Amino acid sequence: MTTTQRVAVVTGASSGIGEATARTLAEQGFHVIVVARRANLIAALAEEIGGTAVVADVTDPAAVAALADACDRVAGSINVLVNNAGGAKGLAPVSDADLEHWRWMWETNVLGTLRVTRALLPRLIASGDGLIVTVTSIAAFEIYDGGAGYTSAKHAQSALHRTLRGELLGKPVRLTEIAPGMVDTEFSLVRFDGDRERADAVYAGLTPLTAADIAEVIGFVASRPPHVDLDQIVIRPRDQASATRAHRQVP
Ligand code: 8X3
Repeated sequence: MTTTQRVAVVTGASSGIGEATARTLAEQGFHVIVVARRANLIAALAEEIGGTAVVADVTDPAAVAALADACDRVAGSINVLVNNAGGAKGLAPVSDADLEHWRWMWETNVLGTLRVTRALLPRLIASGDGLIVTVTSIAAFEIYDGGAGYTSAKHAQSALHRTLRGELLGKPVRLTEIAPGMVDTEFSLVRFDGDRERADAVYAGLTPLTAADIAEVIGFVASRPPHVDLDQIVIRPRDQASATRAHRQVP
């Protein structure tokens, strides 16, 4: 990287919103540190965008510590952190809750965001103009049947992120929560454990958002001047009014 380049860290960068955001920020001139578990995917992405790949699972404290060390080898400080790693597993009602699914959702969305943010915060402050973008969901302020594991994790992730907004007052760090509705990524495929038919049915008959739609907004956020904080942005497809209300074309 060049000495004048600003540095961004994007978690969950192997696909979907994370990958698209890494590309957008690289186009804006950032040196992007792409973080995910799938080594081959992020190695190819990093090479393509001239960034740095760091293989890390946000649920592993040692891997997050190693990520912080890797950031130090790239640059003295970090300008942007995009907390994007996370996801949903299952759609079981509370009466039939799968404890392992709940644990995974809380570990990745909530504790993963906590671990990475805490580890990188001193480096964001040191930059003199830091930005933390946390990708939550409309599930951060809505609930729906079968969704309690995911909605509770997203509510908690959002609460953690918004709490920092107050705690960091006076420090040179902005905080933006991005809360998307339906985005056509691997999200539903992961939720339904690889069941393609069930995943495709989520977006049937409507035009969902794309990962690039969300990345474009994150790029806009990251390119505002330091005194402008876009606190919270909700993005849904035109066809989706809430987590449970969507308009679908009948074939
Ligand atoms: C997922 C949002 O609308 O697909 O985070 O349930 S939605």
